Amino acid sequence: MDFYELATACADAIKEHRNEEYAIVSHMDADGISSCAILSTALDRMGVEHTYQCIKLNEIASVSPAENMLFADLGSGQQDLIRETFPSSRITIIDHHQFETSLFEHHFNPFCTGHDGGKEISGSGMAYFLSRALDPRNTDLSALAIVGAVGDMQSLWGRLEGLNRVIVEDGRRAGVLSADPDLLLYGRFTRPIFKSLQYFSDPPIPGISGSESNAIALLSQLGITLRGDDWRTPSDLTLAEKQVLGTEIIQRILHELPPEFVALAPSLVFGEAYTLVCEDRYSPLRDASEFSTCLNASGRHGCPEVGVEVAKGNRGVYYDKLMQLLARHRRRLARGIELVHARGIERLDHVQYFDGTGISDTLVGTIAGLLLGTPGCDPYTPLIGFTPSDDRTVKVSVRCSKLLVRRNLNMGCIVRVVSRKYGGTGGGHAFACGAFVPLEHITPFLADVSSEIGKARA
Ligand SMILES: [Mn+2]
Repeated sequence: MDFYELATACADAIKEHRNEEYAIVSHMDADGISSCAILSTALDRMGVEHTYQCIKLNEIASVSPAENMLFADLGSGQQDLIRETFPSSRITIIDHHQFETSLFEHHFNPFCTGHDGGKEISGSGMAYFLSRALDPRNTDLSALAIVGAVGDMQSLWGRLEGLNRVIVEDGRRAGVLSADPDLLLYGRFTRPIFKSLQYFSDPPIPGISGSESNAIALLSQLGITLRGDDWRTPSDLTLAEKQVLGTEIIQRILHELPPEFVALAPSLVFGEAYTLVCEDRYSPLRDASEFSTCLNASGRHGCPEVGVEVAKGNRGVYYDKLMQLLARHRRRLARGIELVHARGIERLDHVQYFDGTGISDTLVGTIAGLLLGTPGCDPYTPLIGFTPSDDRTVKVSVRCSKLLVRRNLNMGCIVRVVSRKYGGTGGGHAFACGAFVPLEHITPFLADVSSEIGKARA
């Protein structure tokens, strides 16, 4: 069976039982929330009664059973548990994570048909292809699939590829998405240009990253005005201004970029930006990456359903609530960064770390990512943050520059192996991953991670 045949087989099974009850169980990150919104919209359109919930990975066992269950952006790695916990439910798994063996007939995963779920499609992309198989008119849901893909960092090197590309083309044709060459600055529609510049950090722009006044000075020097009627955002720049600014950023980056990465410099600054063209001009939902931040904020502050409803197109009170969650998210991140600055970042041979006690275990990774590439933190050494998750367990989050992946460093593998050695669990991406480690083992854990990085570099 090829990819599209598998989508059709799973869709046909759902149609066959359309008069029964359904429960969608999805992951509570941006990709999972997008997946949930796509599936819920597709079921709504078919008139299928359903509930949904977005959960953490370790909460599967406490989900109540339903006649039909759709697991999204999770499940492939938890098939044994799902079979045990829901013996009399009809199960469909829609996921993109790697797994060992497939136990379910309706298991829609790119690895089943030779596609790479790490690079070319996310959970929301899989939910999209299933929805499209349910009804070809569902191509307007492609925009949400791109929000999930970007949230899962599949456009890390500036452009979505593989099956994600098919979704981008569907989105263009449906008139809901545009994909244009642009500066890879965060906050294209919502931030003053100098703020976007100040926060550009992978790799850091020497003298500019982390400094508002220097970012402002650079823009003036380049003749780029900061204000029109209001602060100008990156999206307000003319093409010529973008070229001038991009070229300047590349030149500055080159001063401190390790020589092996020099050829990559342009791809770190210029890439493809994904715009949800039906959203308002200066809305944080207009840029796929900012939309995914909003969804993440809803999940991390315990209200994923607010994200799901907004993603389904329900605005009004849900939108207001989502903006409140986003503001809370930003405040908590700023407070976390202050806390780490006060405590300091420590260093071992091949890793830097901070004690994040006091920071929520759902935010410590994001904070590590924000600290990397700021003054006081080496941009080319992985950074670990840890914080208690309960009385006996520590949540460990690791972030490193995406450039280190080009040195074949895979932090996801290292963290998985070392956490297992100490009776914990962990894994994730090569540049962003995490683990739960028993409290008493945190010191040797850090030392082992450092020596494993050293071995990988040797
Ligand atoms: Mn995912």
